[in-house]
Amino acid sequence: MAADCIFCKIVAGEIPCFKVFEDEDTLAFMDINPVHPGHVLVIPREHYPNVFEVSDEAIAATARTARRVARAVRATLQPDGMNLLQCNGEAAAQSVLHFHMHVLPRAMNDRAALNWPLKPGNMDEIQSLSKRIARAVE
Ligand code: DGP
Repeated sequence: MAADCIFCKIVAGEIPCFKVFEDEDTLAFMDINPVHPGHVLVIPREHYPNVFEVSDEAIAATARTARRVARAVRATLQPDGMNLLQCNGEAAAQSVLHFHMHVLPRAMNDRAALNWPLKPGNMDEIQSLSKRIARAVE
């Protein structure tokens, strides 16, 4: 666990999250600043700042969980498309320095940008979607 890492605090249960899936190595929870409804973050439990430092085991486990969650998001929301996205460094708009993958449902012609503005979502909607997606994880 890294001091002052918000995602480490979520792993430790010190900060709440809307969890959709967890296993021994990873945790998946709703992004509270969603680009679109159903935006989920997948992280390894262990702290690594970015793709350059994450272990082979942790990135593999994170990718496995991200695909599992992507299927659940697709089953729940039937989006027009989906990005699995991972950011490293300030210019790439990485705002949390704990390796993570975005599972990002997309709408046709939504013009979503790679460096999107962080806007708080509607917590009731996020919570309700977290329950539907969690039920759809196989
Ligand atoms: P990135 O910009 O790629 O580092 O993505 C970090 C994401 O984490 C961003 O979309 C907003 C989200 N985020 C930041 N703080 C919190 C938090 O406390 N809880 C949750 N669920 N998401 C957070």
